[in-house]
Amino acid sequence: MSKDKNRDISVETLREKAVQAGVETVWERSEQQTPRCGFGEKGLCCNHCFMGPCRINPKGKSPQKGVCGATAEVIVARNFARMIAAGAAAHSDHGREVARTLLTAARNPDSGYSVKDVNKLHKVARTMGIEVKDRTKEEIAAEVAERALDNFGRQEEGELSFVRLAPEARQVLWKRLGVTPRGIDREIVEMLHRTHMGVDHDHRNIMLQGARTALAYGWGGSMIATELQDILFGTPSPLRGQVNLGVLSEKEVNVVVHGHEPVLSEMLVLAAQDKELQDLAKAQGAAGINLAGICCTANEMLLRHGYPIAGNVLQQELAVATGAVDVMVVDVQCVMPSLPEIARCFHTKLVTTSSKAKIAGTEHFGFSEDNALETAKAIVREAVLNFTKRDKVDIPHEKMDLIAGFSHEAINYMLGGSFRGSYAPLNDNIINGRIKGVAGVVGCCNPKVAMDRSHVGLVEELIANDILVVQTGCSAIACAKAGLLLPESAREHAGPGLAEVCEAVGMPPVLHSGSCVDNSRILTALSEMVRIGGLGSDISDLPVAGAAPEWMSEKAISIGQYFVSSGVFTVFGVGLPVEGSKIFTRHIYEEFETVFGGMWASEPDPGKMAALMIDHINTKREKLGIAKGRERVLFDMEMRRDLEV
Ligand code: BF8
Ligand code: SF4
Repeated sequence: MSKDKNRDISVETLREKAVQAGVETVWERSEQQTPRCGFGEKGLCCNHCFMGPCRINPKGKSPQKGVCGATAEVIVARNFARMIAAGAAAHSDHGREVARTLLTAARNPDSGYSVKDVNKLHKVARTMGIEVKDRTKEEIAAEVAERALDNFGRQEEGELSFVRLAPEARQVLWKRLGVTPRGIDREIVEMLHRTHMGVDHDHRNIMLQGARTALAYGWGGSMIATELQDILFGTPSPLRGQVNLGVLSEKEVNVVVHGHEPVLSEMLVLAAQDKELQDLAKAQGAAGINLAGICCTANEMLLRHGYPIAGNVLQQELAVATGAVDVMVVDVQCVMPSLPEIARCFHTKLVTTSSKAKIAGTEHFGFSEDNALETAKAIVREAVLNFTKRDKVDIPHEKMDLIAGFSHEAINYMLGGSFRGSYAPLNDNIINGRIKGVAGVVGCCNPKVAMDRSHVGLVEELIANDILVVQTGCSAIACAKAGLLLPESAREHAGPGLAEVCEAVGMPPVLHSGSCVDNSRILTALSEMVRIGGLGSDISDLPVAGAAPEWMSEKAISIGQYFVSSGVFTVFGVGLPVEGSKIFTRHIYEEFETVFGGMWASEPDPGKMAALMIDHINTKREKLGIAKGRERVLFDMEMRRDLEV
């Protein structure tokens, strides 16, 4: 547990309030786990069979092998690879649900789901090689959904549909390494097989499958989730919103949606607007119904509708501790099992909705694509009826405005306008040096470190050095709370070049691109930067870097691995559970660069993390011959002819 205070003062106040009410929060439990098991922290503990559990002495003394003979690097590699597989499974399963929902929308007009973005549908269909001419949107949507579902279960050799969006050079590299993902489920299963007792004992070979599994996630499950959600619910474009616990309302019924899948939250958006329920709320003495989100569901609702974000992953318990949450409705991922205990101390009703994710002692409203709207209405009704049961309400004042909604398409439009939408202006500004490079800063919060401090510290440092930052997940929520997601922050925090570009275009220096599945939008943007030209022929040539400063989840590890395997230098804060094997760390921190053109790094200090990323970006600029910045020369026909002579 960090000695530094959490950056957000409302967090400390509410935490004290919860403790006074006799409730433990994530921070108290984190303290109880301190000091943590050193073997586990270094990745040196194995329980893959019951000859163990085994552990390796990190100081070089005995034991140096597991009962089966597994060495430190094999144990560390297998543990790391299993984290990749679990992360890939979580978000890919989310992608599968979205594909199933798109199929429902295409086949059942009464389901409440429909195709909202026909342009995106056509674009995705064309990428998948699906005919769009003279066909209804439902016909196309059904085929897109079926093709997406086929991506999960494919058995034969070949590749996933969206792999072809990667730069040509990257696709060739993946083929040469044998890591082009085949079927999403297949790669995850193979990863689990290879890390079973007695199978793959070569850490390099394990990590090749680690790369293939992560790529199946990034360019497969995650991209399917993002692209098909855009088809179903609309592609985000910039809009204003608000963030932090102060968005909860004293006068309205508060329905807080927590988890990940917009298949649920989109229906709650409709239910909260229902006239009958609005009237019922008024009859209970409430001014209306206030829908707010926690975690990635919050990002989804914000990006498409402008609904407010109550907080990130570490604020879920605190939201309940305000006494103002009438219902907290959860689906899957990053939902703490502690919630029922804290909900019992206040009046909050906790509702689970996914058959995959129940919590003992919690009311379950089974949610499926076929009964979605009815279930959503029933949940909102519960909240409305619970409003009168509130006791003392203590909502912090803290809230902040922000601009979000920077999908790949929106960035294209902002930079190039509706007729010549393009990344060319971004590339031009990178080449002329106004913008030095682009950084993706993403991921979770972790009670081992002071909440939000590393996110904000790193991002401030990057933009001060003229690096444009793209964000997703809880990291975006952290920086939004600090006011960095407003265009005004460019003048205050950005370097002169980046500030000039931001002011000309009217965008913030920190672009919120969505939830964690939307990290796939960053892959698309990077591929587009390569396609536009002037910055090399592969993602690994670009002056870009990635970071997850306060990570905690297996999804984050899997995301890190797909960025690295796509050619991006990626730094993680907090520490990585691999430090127990020098052979393994040398492999992923150094050798990976020659294998993938991207590698991992671990650095908990946000200032040093920024320095690593800036150095990397400068090295890439030097290699591209743009270290000093120059104007991009657009060749006319005459100049081209001269060149050919
Ligand atoms: O998928 S950033 S804590 S909420 S895992 Fe979870 Fe991490 Fe937040 Fe979204 Ni992503
Ligand atoms: Fe121990 Fe090997 Fe079994 Fe792991 S697989 S628990 S190292 S015997």
